[in-house]
Amino acid sequence: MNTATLEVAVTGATGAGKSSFINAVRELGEDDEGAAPTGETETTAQPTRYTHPRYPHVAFWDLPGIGGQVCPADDYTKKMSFDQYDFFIIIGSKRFTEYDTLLVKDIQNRGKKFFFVRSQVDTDIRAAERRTSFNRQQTLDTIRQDCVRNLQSETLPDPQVFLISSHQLDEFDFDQLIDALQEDLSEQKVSAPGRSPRVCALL
Ligand SMILES: Nc1nc2c(ncn2[C@@H]2O[C@H](COP(=O)(O)OP(=O)(O)OP(=O)(O)O)[C@@H](O)[C@H]2O)c(=O)[nH]1
Ligand SMILES: [Mg+2]
Repeated sequence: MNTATLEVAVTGATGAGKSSFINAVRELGEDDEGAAPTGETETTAQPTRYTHPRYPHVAFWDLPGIGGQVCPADDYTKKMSFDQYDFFIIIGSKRFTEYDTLLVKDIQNRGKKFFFVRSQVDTDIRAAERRTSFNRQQTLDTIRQDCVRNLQSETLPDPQVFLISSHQLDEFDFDQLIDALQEDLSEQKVSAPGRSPRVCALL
């Protein structure tokens, strides 16, 4: 492992939106050259490392999903070599599941840090809009509170949760997530060659 680079694992259930998130961070459309493959069925079969062309000090690992056909949950963290990563981003979607809990516990047992990213909230909003009682802010609050409640523990009283849509980067918490990543990863003493707007601010 290259010690000059911060290795960030992007993990979570199959279909949660891990590869789409990495494309969003790298400012790539799904069909762009070099984009991580995404799909409606289980897609990522091998851990794959992606760097940002302008910011090579951080690498994002696109991992297969936990609990899919590629890698059963029992073996997942071992097979994905969780010990080799410096930082984790857990991508969740829809419900908070036992897989999310398993990942959180494993990462915490290693004394490593993570952010929890609740993806695909655009889909939740679209579905909630069908109700006559629809309230956008309330819907987002409910999702956020559920994530926080499931993540909270004695060792993690104030979990960091970001609600995003990889298809609508200007909405929800995407910018805050990039800022938080910038801050947290910088703390790990990776030098910053410069900053540019929004996602490019990454290290
Ligand atoms: N509406 C919406 N769809 C999304 C979002 N993120 C991902 N998707 C869609 O969800 C499906 C799965 O996305 P992927 O990024 O391939 O998910 P993954 O977690 O990498 O899946 P595996 O590699 O199979 O584990 C694709 O059809 C994406 O287009 C999002 O934020 N909003
Ligand atoms: Mg994938």
